[in-house]
Amino acid sequence: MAASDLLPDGSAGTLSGPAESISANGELNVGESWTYTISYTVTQTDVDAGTDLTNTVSVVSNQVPGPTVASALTPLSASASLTVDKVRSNGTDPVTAAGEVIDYTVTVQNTGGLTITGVAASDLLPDGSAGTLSGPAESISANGELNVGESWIYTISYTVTQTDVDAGTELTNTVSVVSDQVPGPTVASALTPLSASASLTVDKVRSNGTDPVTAAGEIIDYTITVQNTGGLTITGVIASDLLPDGSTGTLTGPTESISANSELNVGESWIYTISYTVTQDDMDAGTELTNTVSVVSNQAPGPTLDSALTPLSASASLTVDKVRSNGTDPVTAAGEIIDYTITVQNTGGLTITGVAASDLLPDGSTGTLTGPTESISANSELNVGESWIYTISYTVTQTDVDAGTELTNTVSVVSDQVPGPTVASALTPLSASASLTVDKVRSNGTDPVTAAGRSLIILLLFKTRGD
Ligand SMILES: [Ca+2]
Ligand SMILES: [Ca+2]
Ligand SMILES: [Ca+2]
Ligand SMILES: [Ca+2]
Repeated sequence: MAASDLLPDGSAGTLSGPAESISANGELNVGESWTYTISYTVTQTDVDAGTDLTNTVSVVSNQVPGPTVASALTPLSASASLTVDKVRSNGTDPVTAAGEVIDYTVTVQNTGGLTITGVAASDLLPDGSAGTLSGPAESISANGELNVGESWIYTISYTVTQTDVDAGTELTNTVSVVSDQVPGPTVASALTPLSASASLTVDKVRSNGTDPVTAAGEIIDYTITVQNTGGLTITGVIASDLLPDGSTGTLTGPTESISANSELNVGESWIYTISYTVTQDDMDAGTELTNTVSVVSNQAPGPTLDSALTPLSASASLTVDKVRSNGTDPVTAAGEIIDYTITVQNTGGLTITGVAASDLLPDGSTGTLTGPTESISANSELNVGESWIYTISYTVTQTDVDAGTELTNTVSVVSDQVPGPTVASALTPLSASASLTVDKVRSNGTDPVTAAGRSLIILLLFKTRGD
C-alpha cells in the first residue's frame, strides 16, 4: 500500500500517517480505514493563477494496483484591487504667490489578493501639462510588480505659475493609475488652495519745479508710480489726473518696468509723468497746489488716490510814482498849469484788486484823476507786472505863488492786497520875485522950496511886475 500526493503547485506532498483504524499492522485490513493528512500552504502564484486548487492522492497496492486517484478541489476567490492616494507633502498652504513649489507624494497600494502587474501612473499637473513622476519606490520587493500589500511611492513637484495664481482656483494635481489587473484608471487628486490678493500702491511726487512756487508760469513736473504690491496680475489699469486748476490732465506713459504688456505684473511699477504750468489764478488763490492721481483696475477697483502738494509763496506789492510831466519848472507865475502823471505798478506776484488812488492838490483840495489806463488788460485789476497811468493837471494860484513854497501834489493809493496807503508826491519849485518901481513927483508946494517946515508928500506908486 502506497499513497502519493500531488500538491496544487505540482510538487509531491509528504503525507502524514496512515492511522490504521483496526490494527496498526501495516495491512489495510478488511473494513479498515487508513487516514492520511497533509497540509498545503497556498502560494501567491496559486492565487494569481486564479484556478481551483487541486490536490490529488494516488494509491497503489498489491491487490489493487490502480493507481486509484482522488482529488480535492479548493476554489479560489481573490480579487485584484488597489488604492491610489495623492497628497501635497510639502509647500505653503495655501499658495500665495507664483514661484512657490508644491511637492506631491503619490501612493499606489495593492489592497487586494492578487499581484498586480503592468502598473502605470501618469500625472496631470495643475497647468494641464503631463508631469514626470519620480519612482516608484516599492515597499516589499523591487520587482516591477505591485505585490499584495505593497505600496509604491512616487513623487513629483510643481512650480506654481502666475497664470495659476491669477486664475484663483484651487490647484489640482491628478494621478491616474492603470494596471493589468485593475484597468481603472484609478484616479486621485490633491487640491491646493490659493490665497493671493490684488493690491497696488499709487505714489505721486513733484519731480521738478521750484518749491515753493513763486510766480505764475512756473512749470511743475509730476511723476506718478503705480506699483503692483500683491500676488495677482492686475489688468484694466486706468490712471486719471486732476490738475491744480481742476482740469483733467493728460498723463504721459506708462512705462512698464517688467513687461510692456499692458498688464501691471506682480512686482511691476508703471511710471507716468505730467507737467503743469502754474496760473495766476493759482497764485492769487494762495492755497497749496494739489495734483491728484486716481487709479482704478479690474482687480483693485479702488480708486486709489495720491496727491502731490506744492506750496505757494507770492506776495503783493506795488509802487506809486508821481511826476510833473508838463509845465514850467520852476513855476514863476499864477495861472501856469502843471500836468502830473501818476504810475501805479504791480511789482509783486499777486493780482491786486480794489485799487483806489486819491490826489491831494497843492492847494489842499482833492483832485480828480483821469484814468487809469491799464497797460496789460483793462479789467480793473492791477495785473502782475501791469502799470496803471493816471493824469491830473493843476493851475497854479496866486496864493501858491505868494506862499512861495514848493508846490506839493500827493497821490495816495490803497488796494485790497496792499492796504497802504502808498504815497508819492511831486514837488514843483516856485521862482517868483517881488519888484516894484518908484515914481516920485512933487504934488504941491512951492517950487523951489523956500522955507523949512513944509511937508513933502510923496506919492509912492507900487507896481508889481511879473516877468
Ligand atoms: Ca491494519
Ligand atoms: Ca514589488
Ligand atoms: Ca507689464
Ligand atoms: Ca489790468
